[in-house]
Amino acid sequence: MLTPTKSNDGNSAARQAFYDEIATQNLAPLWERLKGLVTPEPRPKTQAFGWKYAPLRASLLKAGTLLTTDEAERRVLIIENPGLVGQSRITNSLFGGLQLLMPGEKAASHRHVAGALRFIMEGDCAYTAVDGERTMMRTGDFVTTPSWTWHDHGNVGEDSVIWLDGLDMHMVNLFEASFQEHYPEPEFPLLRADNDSESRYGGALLPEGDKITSPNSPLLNYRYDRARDALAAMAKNAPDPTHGFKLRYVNPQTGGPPMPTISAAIQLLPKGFATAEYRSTDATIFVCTEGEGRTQIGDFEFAWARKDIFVAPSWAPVRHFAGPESVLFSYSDRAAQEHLGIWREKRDRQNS
Ligand code: 1HN
Repeated sequence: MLTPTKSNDGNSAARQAFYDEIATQNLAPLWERLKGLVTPEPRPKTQAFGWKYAPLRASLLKAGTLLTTDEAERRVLIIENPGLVGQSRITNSLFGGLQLLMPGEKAASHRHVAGALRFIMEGDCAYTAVDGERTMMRTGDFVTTPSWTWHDHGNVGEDSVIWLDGLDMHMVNLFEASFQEHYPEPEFPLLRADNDSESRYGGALLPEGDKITSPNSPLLNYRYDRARDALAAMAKNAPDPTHGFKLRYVNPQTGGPPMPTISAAIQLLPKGFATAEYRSTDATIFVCTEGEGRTQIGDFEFAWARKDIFVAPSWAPVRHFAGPESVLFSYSDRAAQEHLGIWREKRDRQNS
């Protein structure tokens, strides 16, 4: 009878020969791979990292001297995670990039399965148009461009406008479900009044007879002013030890995330506040909108000020330390993970 032998019994050459043999049949031994496939805890390739805004901005403005938005389609510098070089990823599942639209420039209409968010870094004179509705974007606004919606952008002012683009195309590509197309004209026709969705959905009101026709939020623009006012009022109470004062952006129809794949939040850290250690399985991109401070992410520490961007990998312990009162915007793939039933978080035990 044939009995299996252990690899240290001198059988490893036979096993390797077997693996080589089955490879020709497009087969492989699970027992050699299992530990790497199903890990006891997340083993992110995403690294904790931070980007100071000034050098990022300088490089983006330099790109503005080298090519037009027409030539580029979108003049975007990819913000690339050092653990994922060459992959156009800020985290394993998400894209992050800084887009520059110079005065008078327009970015032509297209649509793709990938959903996008914009977070406005500077300049108040650009609009985006999504499926026929325009909204002027102001610094700190969080703007959604849901999957498969026609979108174009324009800068109608005298100043350059810069925003952060967050996209979910790596999730779409995981499923090999990507489509994209250009609109035959530079602009998709305007079908609604400017800021129409804000008038209907932006004020804790819903249109009578409203029906849910999409898994995406009907609200295009979540204004910074509104979020900031809410944080200021909230900050009269005691802070949460883990998050300070934190608000999640929601789809007003469902209370769920604004897009099925991407979640976003904004939080205020009072002067001198230190958050308790927190982990979650959604690698998160943070942008400081006000104040300054530092964040410990495992062994990595990043000192941030206004407009700086930093990333916390999945399951890395995160602690924020505010100098003056500070505000952080953040986005992640938490929405996708929650829909799949796999999202986890862990608060410091004393604060759970
Ligand atoms: C895109 O369509 C935009 O519409 C921005 O502004 C960034 C990055 C990758 C792929 C498509 C935009 C993008 C993008």
